[in-house]
Amino acid sequence: MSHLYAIGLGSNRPHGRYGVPARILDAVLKELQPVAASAIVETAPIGPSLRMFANAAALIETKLSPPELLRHLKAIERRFGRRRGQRWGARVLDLDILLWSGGRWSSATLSVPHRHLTARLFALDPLSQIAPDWKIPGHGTVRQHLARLTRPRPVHRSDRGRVRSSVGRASDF
Ligand code: A4P
Ligand code: MG
Repeated sequence: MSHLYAIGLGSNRPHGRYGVPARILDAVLKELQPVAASAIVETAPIGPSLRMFANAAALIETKLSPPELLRHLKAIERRFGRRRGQRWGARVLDLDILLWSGGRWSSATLSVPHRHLTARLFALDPLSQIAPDWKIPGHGTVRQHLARLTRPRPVHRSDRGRVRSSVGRASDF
């Protein structure tokens, strides 16, 4: 049986052969042979790394189960030179399973939907280009979540003098 997956791609370190992060994602997208792929976008880093990221999303069709696909994606990460490092640190390639046509998957090593998907503009924005109406289990659609993250929030009276941003706060993690 074939499954549909949404994959999030990220990179913020150059690769000796492929070059800058956007070129790395180009090469990975060719290898994944997706049924749909977003544009590659540049995003500000969330977390400790200071380097800008290239991010993208892709839809792939495969007979692999979620744990089998995770193993396959980890093997691609390693082939592109990913080394284990600081959590959310700079990386040549990060491949996350964002959504699965089977709904939820939960084990010690894999959670689908990705546990931070609904809080992350860098994942939702490219995903909305290719799957705006995909319903995130337990939540609304990708489009609705993106709107929620990007909608300007009112500044409360007690917050006067401070600027509040609704996007990309470290506390979203
Ligand atoms: N894991 C559990 N669920 C999943 C899933 N749905 N997909 C486990 C993939 N992996 C999943 O991931 C750690 C472990 O999570 C895996 O071994 C797997 O068993 P990792 O990729 O090795 O480590 P990580 O990426 O540092 O951790 P994490 O929590 O996955 O971080 P994220 O979510 O990948 O975020 N800022 C911008 N602008 N753009 C980015 O792409 N990425 C991150 C990392 C931080 N800031 C960023 C970006
Ligand atoms: Mg990851």
